Amino acid sequence: VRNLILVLGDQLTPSVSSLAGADRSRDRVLMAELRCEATYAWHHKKKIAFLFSAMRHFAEELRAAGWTVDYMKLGGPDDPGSFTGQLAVAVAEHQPERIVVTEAAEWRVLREMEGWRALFSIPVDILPDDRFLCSPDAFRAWAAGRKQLRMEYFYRDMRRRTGLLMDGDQPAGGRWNFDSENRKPADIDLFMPRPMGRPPDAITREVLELVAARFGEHFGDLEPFWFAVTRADAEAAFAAFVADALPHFGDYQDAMLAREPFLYHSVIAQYLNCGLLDPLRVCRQVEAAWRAGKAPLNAAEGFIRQIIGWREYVRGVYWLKMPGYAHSNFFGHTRPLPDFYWTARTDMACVRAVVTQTREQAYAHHIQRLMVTGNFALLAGIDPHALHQWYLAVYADAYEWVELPNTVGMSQFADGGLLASKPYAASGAYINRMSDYCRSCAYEVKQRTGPRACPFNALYWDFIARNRELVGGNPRMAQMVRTYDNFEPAERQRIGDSAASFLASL
Ligand code: FAD
Ligand code: DLZ
Ligand code: SF4
Repeated sequence: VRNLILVLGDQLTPSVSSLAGADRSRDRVLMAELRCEATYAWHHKKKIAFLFSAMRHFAEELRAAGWTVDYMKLGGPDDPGSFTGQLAVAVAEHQPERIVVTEAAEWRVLREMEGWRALFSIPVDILPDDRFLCSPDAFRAWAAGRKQLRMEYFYRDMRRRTGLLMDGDQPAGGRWNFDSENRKPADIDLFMPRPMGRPPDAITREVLELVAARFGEHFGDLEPFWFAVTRADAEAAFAAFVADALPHFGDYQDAMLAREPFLYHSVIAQYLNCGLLDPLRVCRQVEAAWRAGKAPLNAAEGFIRQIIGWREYVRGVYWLKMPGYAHSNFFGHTRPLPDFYWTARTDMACVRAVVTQTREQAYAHHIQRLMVTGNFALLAGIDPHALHQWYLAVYADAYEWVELPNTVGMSQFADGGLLASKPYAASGAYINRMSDYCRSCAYEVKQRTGPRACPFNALYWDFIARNRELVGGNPRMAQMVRTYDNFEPAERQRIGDSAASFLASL
């Protein structure tokens, strides 16, 4: 064996850098299902099953293309316990001249890889992951010397660099960003497309049995299991999204409906993040749909911004700020994560709906993550690290490089405003405007205080009062501080009492 190529579970791309320069007649691919990777977070059962099945299908795809693949299924006789252990076994067996890997997407695993040079007596090539548009070094250079990082300016650079939605050097339609048009509440009567699913094949069924037997105590429902687990099926699911849902993606991007977990979202983050779909390619397909008149510009722009803007931007922040970033806690929040994040047992209809759907589907869309579970945690002063561990566990698309900046930076403002321009804190009025949750809630969204008042209301004003010094510098928050100050003293007292009694009940 010339090169031993380790392919990780989120590197399921035939053109990934470790495979791109390889020779299938002399090199050997190694893939491994590892207990440690399946348990470093309390991953949702569907997430583990999705990844193991996608890995097994990818190994088959490589073999069919002429590669020699050593694939270690979980629970084999000699579980080596780590990537390092697995590699040591394979190196001893095959005596390769060199180890080749694509850099890990997470800090934890990249550190482990960097230790291999000292551990093994052969060269170790750690190659850049060119499936991202902006490398960590390029992001560092972009960020250097800026007082504030703002996604919008990064995004415009990415538009220019990729040429996506550009007419010459100008943004298509004369504007970079159509977000202001993307805030319509949805109507229950609208026709809702469903993400395209696939019934489990024999490989997936074997994986489902394995996960049920070995990870039965993990969070979440294993079945029904409908995720695509091959590149072809993920591409078909994405094509169905472009045809059926993309035209409405922009308008209803921020809407939430109790009976519609997916609305007009693409439900492809789990495919992008493990390498089944290519980010630039999906953006080109969306641009083509707009140019062909099959989707409006606010939809195409909104979608492309999430991928070449937010997705790349949060990754840049992650590599800029790790490892310290994981322990950011700007507000000094320490409250433990309430049990209902796992059980859904709460009278708050919005939280109950989002946690229930998360347990069933390993999915919630962005506004549910940001403005329901994230917003509640921010207002209630939940420890951001505990919340991070929750988000990392419960979603099929969760990997630390993308989840951590979204949780700690965007949703909890725990980095003090490095990533986001303001805390995403909101009272019940926001949730009521954007969803139908409040209609079936035990609480009254219009009441600010008292036992039946929506808890988000008193908690919101209590958050403003508690953190007036920390948030008052932000013009948008300063306005809220002034509003609070204009409440009668007795009302301020009631707000404090309502918030305290609700928090005591958690
Ligand atoms: P769509 O709404 O259809 O958007 C299309 C694509 O854009 C997504 O598939 C995703 O790749 C990308 N995207 C959209 N928003 C973001 C964003 N803020 N950051 C990065 N990419 C984005 N996304 C993850 O991929 N993994 C995570 O672990 C994750 N954790 C999150 C935690 C919190 C607290 C919040 C607020 C957001 C998180 N997100 C995460 C971002 C976003 O919520 C998901 O990408 C999105 O909901 C996935 O659903 P979708 O594929 O239907 O996305
Ligand atoms: C998320 C995950 C899981 C659940 N299991 C495995 C696994 O058994 N083997 C593997 O190679 N990768 C797995 N992964 C993805 C890894 O956690 C991911 O590759 C690293 O965190 C680097 O991003
Ligand atoms: Fe959520 Fe408050 Fe509305 Fe109930 S009333 S669904 S708790 S926002």
